Amino acid sequence: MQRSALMIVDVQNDFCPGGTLAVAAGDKVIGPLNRALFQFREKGFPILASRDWHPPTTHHFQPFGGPWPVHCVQFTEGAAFHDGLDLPCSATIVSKGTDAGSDGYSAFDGRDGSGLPLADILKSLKVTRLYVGGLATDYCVKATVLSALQLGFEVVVLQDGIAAVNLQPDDGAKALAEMEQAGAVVMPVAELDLYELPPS
Ligand code: VGL
Ligand code: ZN
Repeated sequence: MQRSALMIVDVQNDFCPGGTLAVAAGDKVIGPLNRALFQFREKGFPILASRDWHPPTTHHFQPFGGPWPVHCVQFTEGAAFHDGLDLPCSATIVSKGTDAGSDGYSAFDGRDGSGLPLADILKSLKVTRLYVGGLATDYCVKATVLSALQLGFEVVVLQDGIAAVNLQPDDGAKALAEMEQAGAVVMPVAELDLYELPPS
């Protein structure tokens, strides 16, 4: 028996149209993700959301020698979850990239409000299968999926619930292929069939 959880990666204002590191049509993931959120909520399955949560000064940012424009600075509007995302208040929030010396692409680099790492949170919930969607396909979604697979989780990537930065036009497609190669299953939200018993 698999125990499923939904992991929504970095659906934050700065990655959506109008944000400082906007993913083209980043907000198109919101409809499908809300449908997935509804299903998980209805079943009583755990819902987790990661957020990129950088200090104002970090090697992750261009002004300090890093690759990215300033984005998702802690407590700013750009770091807030997109308004349209129906995150229940019971969702576990995992913050990552909080350390000025690391990029924190994977949600498994993140911790909840009490400092518990994501892997430990999932272990305590007895989760064995992660459904992953969010932003961006070619960075944080990919890193999260690959770490989950490495840690032994089954992973389902929500095809219509992800969007890519695409610094190169095919980065998103390549990332998806890499995730599948590593063992992830890719399916659209409409095909989710959550048949398991809810976790005790
Ligand atoms: C991300 C670039 C920089 C992401 C985060 O969430 O995919 N990408 N920081
Ligand atoms: Zn970042």
